Amino acid sequence: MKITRRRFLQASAATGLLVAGTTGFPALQALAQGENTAPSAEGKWMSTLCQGCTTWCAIQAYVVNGRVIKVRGNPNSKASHGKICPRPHLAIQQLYDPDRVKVPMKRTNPVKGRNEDPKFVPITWEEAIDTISDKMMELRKNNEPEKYVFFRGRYSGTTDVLYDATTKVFGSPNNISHSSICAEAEKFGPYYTEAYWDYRDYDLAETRYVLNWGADPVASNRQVPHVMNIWGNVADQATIVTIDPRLSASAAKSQEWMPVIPGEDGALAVAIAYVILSEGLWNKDFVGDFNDGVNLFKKGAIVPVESFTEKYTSGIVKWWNLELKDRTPEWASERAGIPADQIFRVARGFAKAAPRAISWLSPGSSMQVRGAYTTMAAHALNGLVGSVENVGGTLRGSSVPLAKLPSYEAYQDDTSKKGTKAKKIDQRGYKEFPALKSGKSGGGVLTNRVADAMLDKDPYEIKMAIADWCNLPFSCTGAQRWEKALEQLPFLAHITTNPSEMTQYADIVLPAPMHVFEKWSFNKSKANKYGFAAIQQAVVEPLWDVVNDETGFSWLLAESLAKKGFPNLLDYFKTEVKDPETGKAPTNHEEFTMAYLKQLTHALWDPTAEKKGDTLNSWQDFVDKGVWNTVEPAYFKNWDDFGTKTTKFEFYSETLKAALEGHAEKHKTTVDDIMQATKYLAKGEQAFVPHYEEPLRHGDATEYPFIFFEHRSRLNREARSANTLWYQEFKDVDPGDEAWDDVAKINPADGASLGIQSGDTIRITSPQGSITCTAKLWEGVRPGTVGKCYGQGHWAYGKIAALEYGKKPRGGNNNEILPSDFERLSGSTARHGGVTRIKIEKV
Ligand SMILES: Nc1nc2c(c(=O)[nH]1)N[C@H]1C(S)=C(S)[C@@H](COP(=O)(O)OP(=O)(O)OC[C@H]3O[C@@H](n4cnc5c(=O)[nH]c(N)nc54)[C@H](O)[C@@H]3O)O[C@H]1N2
Ligand SMILES: Nc1nc2c(c(=O)[nH]1)N[C@H]1C(S)=C(S)[C@@H](COP(=O)(O)OP(=O)(O)OC[C@H]3O[C@@H](n4cnc5c(=O)[nH]c(N)nc54)[C@H](O)[C@@H]3O)O[C@H]1N2
Ligand code: SF4
Ligand SMILES: [Mo]
Repeated sequence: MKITRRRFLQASAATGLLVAGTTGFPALQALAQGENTAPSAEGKWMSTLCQGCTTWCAIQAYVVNGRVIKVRGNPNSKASHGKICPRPHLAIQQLYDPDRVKVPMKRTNPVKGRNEDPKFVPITWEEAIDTISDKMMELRKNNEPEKYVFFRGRYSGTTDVLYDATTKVFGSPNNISHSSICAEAEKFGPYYTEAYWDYRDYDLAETRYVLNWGADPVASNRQVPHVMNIWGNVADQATIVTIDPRLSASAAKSQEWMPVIPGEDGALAVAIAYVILSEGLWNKDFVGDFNDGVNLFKKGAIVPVESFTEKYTSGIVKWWNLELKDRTPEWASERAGIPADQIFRVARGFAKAAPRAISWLSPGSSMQVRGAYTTMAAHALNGLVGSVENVGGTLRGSSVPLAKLPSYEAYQDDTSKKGTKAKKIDQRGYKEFPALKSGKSGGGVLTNRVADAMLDKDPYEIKMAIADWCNLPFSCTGAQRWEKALEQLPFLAHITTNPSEMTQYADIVLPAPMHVFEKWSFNKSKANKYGFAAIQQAVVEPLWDVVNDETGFSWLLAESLAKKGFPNLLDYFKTEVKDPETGKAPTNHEEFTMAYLKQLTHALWDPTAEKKGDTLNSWQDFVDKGVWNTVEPAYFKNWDDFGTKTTKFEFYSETLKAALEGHAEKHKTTVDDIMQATKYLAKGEQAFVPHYEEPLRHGDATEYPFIFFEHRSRLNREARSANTLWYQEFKDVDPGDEAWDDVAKINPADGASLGIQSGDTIRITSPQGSITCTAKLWEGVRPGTVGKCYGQGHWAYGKIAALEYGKKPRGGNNNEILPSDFERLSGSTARHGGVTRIKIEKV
């Protein structure tokens, strides 16, 4: 099969794409030449939802004779303009991946380890569920249900049945999501300035300036088809600036590239704020002004707080006095490695575009050990130009009216109640792990801390786990710790499409439907100013013996627990879930899946339900159209009360102050002490304002001379596409990368001094570990830094992802050299900011 690179990328603009195995599909010839309409009566476009990344696009699959042969954007979707990115094409190869788990299996080799063959043998679903429920009943019998943990990776809109209800009715507090290895730190900035703990939407059609803080939105982030579609217009009418140590796809399409030294983003953010204030460029309508109209923000000057009257903001003068007054572009230039004149130019351009200016946060500038204050500083720039909820600025988005998971408290018995009151296993809320999600000490998850907690049995031992749609010994930094933790875990069930690294430690393996094409569910998201919910449907009959991993599995487990004397979960499902069309309670797992899905989404497709958005006529109408869109959100919605402690957009965060003081009080200590425990350098009131923090790196500069940084691939479907041919064949769509390879990108100047050339096999070593990959000399990374894509280095997953399944990876997994460290205020895993230094040797 041969597709050219150009053809492949074009296909994502929804032109025809010829897919693998064309013989035997008569419709294909026409399809390959034609447009988006069905070329033959044999085939049919069916609506579903892609979850190749967190954009969660409504898409459509072209199905011929029960086979998916092509995908396109759902033309009914306003968020995506009916387009897709390149990745859903890979989903077809994921669906038909011959290496998938096809039937339930059990382990017959009791010894667990990376070099142990689990010796899986096929079993029935009945035996698999029976084994799991036996283990669960044993925990209940011993009155220790808290020793059960449920690990959730990617998930769909029906997750709560398994994640929340099943875990809690059973009696464990330990539903552990992957959120904090994902992007939680990014939400810290918006929350502690405007009380919004979520991702933002952006008014790209109206904007005049975009500042990407490590965001690469044409290739990744959270609205790829929309951005791919509109970026040309944005580039025509706006200035785009990308702050990224790497010449990313978006940087290549920007007017300005700021190749920041990894982790030094904070210096740029506060220097931009300095320029805006010292040159009087802030948005007076949003921020207010000096009482007598004279700008007192002069270099080094302390400004009297009473001299300024703010409008929709709070703490501008305190911010200046505590942090900004000496943060000149010249000062920042030395730290960030960016010329001062470029910082001046960008700051002025950004401010002059106000309010049509977007400061776009991403994990790149926030999932860093000291990243919380960088995300605050970068988001505070939106406050300075008044672009929050404003024309051409950042938006919160419209809400999608969904039903809630029915309350399950009445179904918890004493054992469950006692168990769920136990501490969560992830050490959230410990003195050094505040995880201040939404202002609460211990409010957020510490996914990557669980490996340590399990190994140290702190706060207690974990005896069994069920994991769905996650691959923690691959996806977590300090991956080796997860291997150890899973080696000693007495029982693990993994629900998965592929035998991944996590599966290698499983006692029971359960085949999951490939979510895009084999699963019934839905999801909601937002982009292009529209919120939406889209249906995910089994557009084809699953090839293998799969059961819906969220709802279906929960039902089977509930039935089995009921047979063993614990009927509460099944009672809850049967009593609280009813098909809204028939009013009937479900009697089996398939009916339960559909009833719960319809119950959650009822308001969207019930034409009589009041809502702000599309009108759908019936459930079938929703399934056919595939998407329900909101109306555009109103601007200025929260300006009168942002929901912060002061109700204003906070430059001096009273909201953060309250959260930190609350956490300090809980541990009977001071905020200064908490700062130290969480590895921050801030002292006194500096902790309450966005400020510069020197990046923290592992490894000594003399032993480890290079700063390592990483990025995701345009073709990563999170870490799930490496076993597809097209991922490998087209890997070089990532700037600097090579097909069928895993390269570390080294600046040619460094290559020369190391005596390393492109194509050389190299070993990269950090204090955490070593990996082997290929060297690539490339000018798109700055001297002294080495950049590498995440996603290769699978030692399991299948014949393509690994060079030798279970033994030899293709390339190296970045998580084996990235040490496990955290942005502790949000609980996030710090993969960015140049968290580790490395050395490079030719092998
Ligand atoms: N170094 C580094 N680490 C990272 C990242 C990074 O950029 N760099 N990215 C981080 C981010 S943002 C995230 S969100 C996490 C994601 O990390 P995880 O939540 O662990 O998800 P994945 O690694 O994508 O793997 C999911 C696993 O689910 C199984 N699976 C695959 N498809 C399906 C399916 O359709 N259904 C079910 N039930 N199972 C399936 C497979 O076993 C697969 O390995 O990784 C994080 N880790
Ligand atoms: N193509 C693709 N898109 C995806 C996904 C995917 O797997 N593939 N996954 C989805 C998910 S789960 C998530 S959470 C989002 C997150 O996706 P992104 O917003 O793309 O986040 P990251 O990939 O973590 O990092 C973004 C950028 O940070 C840069 N970077 C590294 N270190 C630094 C630094 O110190 N400073 C700065 N300024 N930049 C730095 C990297 O070069 C990279 O370009 O993407 C979603 N979209
Ligand atoms: S991979 Fe992401 S951006 Fe691409 S179609 Fe799927 S959900 Fe949308
Ligand atoms: Mo993520």
